[in-house]
Amino acid sequence: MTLEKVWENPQILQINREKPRAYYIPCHDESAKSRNRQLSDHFRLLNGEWKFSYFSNVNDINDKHVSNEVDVSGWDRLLVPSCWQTNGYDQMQYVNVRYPFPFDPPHVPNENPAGVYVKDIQISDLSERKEQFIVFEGVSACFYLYVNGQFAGYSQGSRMPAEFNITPYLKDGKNRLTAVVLKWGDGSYLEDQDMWRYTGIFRDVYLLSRDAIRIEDVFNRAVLSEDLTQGELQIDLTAKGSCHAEVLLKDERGETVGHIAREINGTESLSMTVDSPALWNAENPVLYDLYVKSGEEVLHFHIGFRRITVEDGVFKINNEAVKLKGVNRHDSHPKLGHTIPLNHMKKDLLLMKKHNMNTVRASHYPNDPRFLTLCDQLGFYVIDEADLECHGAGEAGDIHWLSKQEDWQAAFLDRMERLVERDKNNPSVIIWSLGNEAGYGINHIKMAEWAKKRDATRLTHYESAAEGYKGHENTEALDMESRMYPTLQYVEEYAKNESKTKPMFLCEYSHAMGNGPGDAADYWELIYKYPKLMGGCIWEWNDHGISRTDDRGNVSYAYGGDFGETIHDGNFCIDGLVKPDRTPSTGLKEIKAVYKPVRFKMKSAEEGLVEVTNLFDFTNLSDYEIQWMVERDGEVVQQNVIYDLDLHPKASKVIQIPYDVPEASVSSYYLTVSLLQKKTEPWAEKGHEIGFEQFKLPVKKQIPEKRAGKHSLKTEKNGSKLVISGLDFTYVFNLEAGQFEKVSLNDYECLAGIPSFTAWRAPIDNDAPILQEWKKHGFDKLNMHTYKAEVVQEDESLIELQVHFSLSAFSRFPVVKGTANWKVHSSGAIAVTCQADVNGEVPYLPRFGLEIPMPKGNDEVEYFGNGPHESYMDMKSSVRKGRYLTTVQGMHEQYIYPQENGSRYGTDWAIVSNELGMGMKFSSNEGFSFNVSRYALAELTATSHDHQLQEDNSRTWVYIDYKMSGVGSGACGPALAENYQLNEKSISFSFEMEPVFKEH
Ligand code: IPT
Repeated sequence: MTLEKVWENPQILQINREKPRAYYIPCHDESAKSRNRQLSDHFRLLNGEWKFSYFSNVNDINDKHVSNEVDVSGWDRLLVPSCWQTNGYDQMQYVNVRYPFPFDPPHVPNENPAGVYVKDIQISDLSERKEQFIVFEGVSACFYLYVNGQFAGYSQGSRMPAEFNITPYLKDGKNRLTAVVLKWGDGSYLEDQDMWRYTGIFRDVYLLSRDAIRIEDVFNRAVLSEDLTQGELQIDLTAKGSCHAEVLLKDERGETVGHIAREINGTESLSMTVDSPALWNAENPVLYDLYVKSGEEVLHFHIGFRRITVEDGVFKINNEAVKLKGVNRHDSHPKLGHTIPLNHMKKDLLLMKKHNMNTVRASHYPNDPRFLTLCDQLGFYVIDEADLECHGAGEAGDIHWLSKQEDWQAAFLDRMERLVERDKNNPSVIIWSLGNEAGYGINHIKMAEWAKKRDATRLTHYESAAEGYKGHENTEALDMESRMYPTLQYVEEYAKNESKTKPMFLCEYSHAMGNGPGDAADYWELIYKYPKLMGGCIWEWNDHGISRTDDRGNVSYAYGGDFGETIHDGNFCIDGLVKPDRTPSTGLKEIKAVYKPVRFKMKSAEEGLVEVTNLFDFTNLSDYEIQWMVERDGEVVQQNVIYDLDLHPKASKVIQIPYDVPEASVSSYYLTVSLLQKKTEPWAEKGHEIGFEQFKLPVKKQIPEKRAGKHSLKTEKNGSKLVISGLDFTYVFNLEAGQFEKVSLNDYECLAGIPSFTAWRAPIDNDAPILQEWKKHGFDKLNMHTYKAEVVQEDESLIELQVHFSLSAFSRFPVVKGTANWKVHSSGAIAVTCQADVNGEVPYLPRFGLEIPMPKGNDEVEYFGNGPHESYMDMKSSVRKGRYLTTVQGMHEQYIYPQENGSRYGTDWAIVSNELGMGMKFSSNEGFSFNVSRYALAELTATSHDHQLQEDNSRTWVYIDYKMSGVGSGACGPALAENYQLNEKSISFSFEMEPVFKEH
């Protein structure tokens, strides 16, 4: 067979592949600036339909398959770029840490699937003066290239370009390109990232027709003087042959600010000085255009003048301490897998911008080069990461194993070099990352040293060099201390420790799996407090669910295990801030609020004094407008706009807001101050709210007079049932169950079963650290047991019942013992006061509250509380107190893996009713957490996919919770912080409920 078996040889990383170089598309004129590759005379896209033949074992491929003779007319057709697995070939498989094959480097399974791609193309313009190159931007995992049946090269390294000079193999007329792509190779040991394992030619393929004498590589370093007033652009040009080059630098307005023309031999450095250059930063990404012209080619580069430094442990851009408000992003598309269309990348970035993010970590490999162009233009700081992860080596026994092997060093270095060489001209790239989770060894040290030497203008990052790795403690070439998922305490201790001189970067924190993350605001308290903390990136941007459409057109999302694969990591890939279709989930809204570039702090509510802090790093707040409004019970009663608040970055100023509120009222008054966009930007329209803060105004609460009952109460005992009736209502209290079993107004029945105290919630992914403990104590099987229920007071205006109860599971001590006092007033109001004692031996409770089954059809929900979306005691930065009219389904927050959702923290009152407004009202002066759902808790607990959830046929489930524990980010992050646990051992809780017919 023609294929020389180099895919199990870590010393052979390529054959005939061109040296890595900067990304560019040579164009024939300055239209290169448009970055529309297809305008270039020298560019020919080979994307499209290719002939394809899949082999479950590479050994079944023979010489004939790669020759020009093979008849491909009967072969399959496959779009390039695409992944096999999204086209029905091979097997979908999601694995996180483990290698999906035995750890026996460099060997991979004998049964190594492979695909032969064939494309016939016409070529008519071959000339002596030109050379023809083929570029593959991304092929997983390794491939052999043939041109007209002749072997033309080999490459491995999935997410980096492979370029081959194919001039010698081409002829005028029809030419055949053949690529044999293998699923596994020794490189797969370095590509064990947490993701769906995709194979194929998944990024663009194109031909470049180049001048035989040309500029091959360009390295631009825009260096700024310390005081930022002088820019020096150093341009290293590498020529093939002796090449006359002209270099032109133009500013934003298109004015030429630098011009050099000369002969280049080998690599030569040119330099241009720019006085007082406009600076690049993520808030104002000013780009200059650099054109490198030689022969018939024009290469275009973006130049951004910016200075990246660490001074006294503080990370700075352009001498300003900058906080990186970041997110980790994978290349992940719900239908196309690892193939990402340009517009899809753009959509992601615009959505990030809209949610106040300024940083992206390209986790865990180089993205499409056009992604970086977008980052340059839109303004993002990028942590550009090498395609390198050996996480599974840890499972095998030693995570550092490969990183220590000298015979793998070239393979490690290759991945660093190809990253840096490709992306070295992107101003957005501020940090080179050596990869992810591969332990730490000499191979990493070499990578970092190489990167520092090649490019001293950027910083280096690697997380797994964290303290404690024996034998390879040398972290000199790393510029920051990077951590994932540390606790708040750990971060604070580091920040305070003066012997630690490097800035700390949280490359992953606040694991956004399912409902959450709930701890982001606390991390940012610290990050703002300590200059040494440079920020971090949330794990992660999107859920990696795979979109599937059923016969009725309903879309659902699949995760690990849904494709019959035996080795998989389930829903651990459903851990993003946005759903697979990029619908923001609550987590993204929370992060937007946490990352907002402004803070409003109430200084004196009596005088309307609010302190405004500008948290932009480079932008005066006068570029934005401030809007304030006062709401009385959710209705706007006063508002105005402050148009030009002159406030420098990082500065604070106290402003006076001239609101006018009464001294005392039955109503509540809230002030909301917002920062709004003055201009329309590509990611949001003029008027878009960047951030807000809300304050309760100090208006003395007048308790409205209780409506006296018009009629006296009547009672009737019927066995264990106590029937209580007033003018238009009838309640039945079941003394055996210790609960009401009927609550009706004008015969409209509000109960569809017996309410019960409860402590369980449908586990959220972030409950992972505590879930087993909860189950051990039977939390998931709790029932209410009533010891005794009796009437303790009975007269015309009030009936009082007392119930002694417990919540317990079989074969377990009770978790909670309590006493509930129920008072029925002649007005119809039912007031409950509950005193509950929690067993000293059990962990914190998921929740404590009353679960009330109302009849199905009670679909309308109106409440005064936090909204418009769900909120928890540790995830409430993005909600505001107000009056909301919604529906039960509107309250439901869809998580692909069903779990507790939709809770409303800090509710004053809520009405759940039918569309006519007939239903029940719940209220409390102390506030409560409130939720209502079409799904029973047991259903939410037991179902594995959202589209399989069955609505309760007869009930709407209402929860009035004293408290709901916070959500945290424990799916991968630390356990829920104590202050967010419902860990009180003595709970007193009261609220009122009554049937109502709403008037307004
Ligand atoms: C960490 C990985 O870096 C990331 O790729 C992802 O797997 C994430 O966690 C979890 O979703 S690794 C973790 C074991 C700390």
